[in-house]
Amino acid sequence: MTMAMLALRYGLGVATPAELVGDRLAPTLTIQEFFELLSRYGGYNELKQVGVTGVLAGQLAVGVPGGVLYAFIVRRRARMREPGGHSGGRQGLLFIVSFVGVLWLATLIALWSVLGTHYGGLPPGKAKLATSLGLLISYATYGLVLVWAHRTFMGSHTAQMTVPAAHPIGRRAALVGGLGAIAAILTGDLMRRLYDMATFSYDGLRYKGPDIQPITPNDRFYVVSKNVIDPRINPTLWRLEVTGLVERPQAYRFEDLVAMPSVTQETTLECISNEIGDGLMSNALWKGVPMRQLLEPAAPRSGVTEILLHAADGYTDTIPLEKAMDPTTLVVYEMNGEPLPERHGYPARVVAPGLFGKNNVKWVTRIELVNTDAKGFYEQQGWGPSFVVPTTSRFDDPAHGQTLHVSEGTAVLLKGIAYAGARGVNGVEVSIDNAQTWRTAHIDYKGAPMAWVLWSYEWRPTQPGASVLVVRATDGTGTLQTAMDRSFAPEGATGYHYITVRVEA
Ligand SMILES: Nc1nc2c(c(=O)[nH]1)N[C@H]1C(S)=C(S)[C@@H](COP(=O)(O)O)O[C@H]1N2
Ligand SMILES: [Mo]
Repeated sequence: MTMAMLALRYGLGVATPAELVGDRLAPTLTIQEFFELLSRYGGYNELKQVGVTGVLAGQLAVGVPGGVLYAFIVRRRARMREPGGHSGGRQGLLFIVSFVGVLWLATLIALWSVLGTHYGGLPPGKAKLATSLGLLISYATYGLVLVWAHRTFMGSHTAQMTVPAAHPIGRRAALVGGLGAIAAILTGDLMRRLYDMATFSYDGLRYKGPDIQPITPNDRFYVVSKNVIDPRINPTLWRLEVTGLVERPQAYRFEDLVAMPSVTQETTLECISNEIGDGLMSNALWKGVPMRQLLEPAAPRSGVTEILLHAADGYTDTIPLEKAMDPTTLVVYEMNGEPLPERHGYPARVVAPGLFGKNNVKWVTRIELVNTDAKGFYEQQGWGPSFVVPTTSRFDDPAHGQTLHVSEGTAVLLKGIAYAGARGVNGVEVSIDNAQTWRTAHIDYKGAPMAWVLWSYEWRPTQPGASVLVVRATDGTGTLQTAMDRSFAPEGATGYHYITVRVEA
């Protein structure tokens, strides 16, 4: 059964219970419970592994008693019959068919809300069918293997005590054991292949430091994914549907999308769980289509308040309709002149400037127009309600705790970024005296308003020793970055980035 699940996952992108259970449970946790689990297991990657292992163990914990019960029923019925008469095969079959049927239905009910996941890019409706069918095939494999192995091992339909079997027990055991071993090897091989595709090697990648560039190279762009294995979408299967409260539902193919008039727009993304000074933030040039061009042909009904985005990986999030209709909110298919990389949402993702990364749904497959206050994957945990990024700024060079060797009268170049969402950055100030006094930093790079700026400041330390350096920005509305220290839950972190450096002659 596990082999069937993994083969369907590897070959066809069919979601496995090992993945779906996590997606079913994660949104039901509070932010606090979520972070307790993250810290108990040592991070998102570790939590994902614990989840997968737990479900695989759970499958064994249900499958093994099912097999024992089956053998027990067959044996008991066979004993109750005359020697050589009819066997317990029929009762056994009835049991296993009901067992598999009940498990299948129970799984469909328990995982109903996440069945619309398909890592090959089927939109939610077809994905639901594919997942249900995949589960049925896997569970049926379990039943068939059980019946076959039991019959082969025990020798014919009858109790093996009373009727001599055609082959000696040793040969039958060898057959069942041999095929079992081959299945185990194939399962192990599939697991290794899937493990190599997993997000563990790149989820949580950060972009910051002295070599920071205005535009983040694609392979260094920060990554956050809820998935154990990210989607690998087949663009011929993929559709972007516009559904919900619309007069004319739409289903765009990839060719349709790239044939539409496009825009290229520089936009910075930042994760809502980015700590002050951290690097879960990057900037790219995105090419795509304004979302309103996809919504208008669908003729939204009056009363629509927000859009609920669905993705191939079952991820969901919402954006207010007004923001979705803003010309800068895009569905993009290119990143820095290249096709969108797989880990960043190939073939298409949403870019919603000034909203946290979580709203920028990757591998998007459906835009559903709703008139309710729908909640996305993380929103259900209690994040928000505002996902508008607060103004933030940080040092990229030097690093906190660094010792600087400066000869008398020479300058140290302080460098960093500042970002104020769609409001844009007006100015950056630096303090070299623990926020007592402020000096204007130089803006080295300023791109689109919804992108970060790169700033620098030439600091001439007058004496050796420790200094506390601070940075703050002013946004495009003239509002100064708030000094109030606030943790990233539930609306993103605020406060100033403080670093301590030592100056030595
Ligand atoms: N489909 C999907 N979209 C998603 C996510 C996800 O797990 N699945 N993660 C979100 C989060 S929390 C962030 S911060 C951004 C990260 O985008 P990036 O990996 O391209 O930097 O994607 C968002 N979009
Ligand atoms: Mo995020």
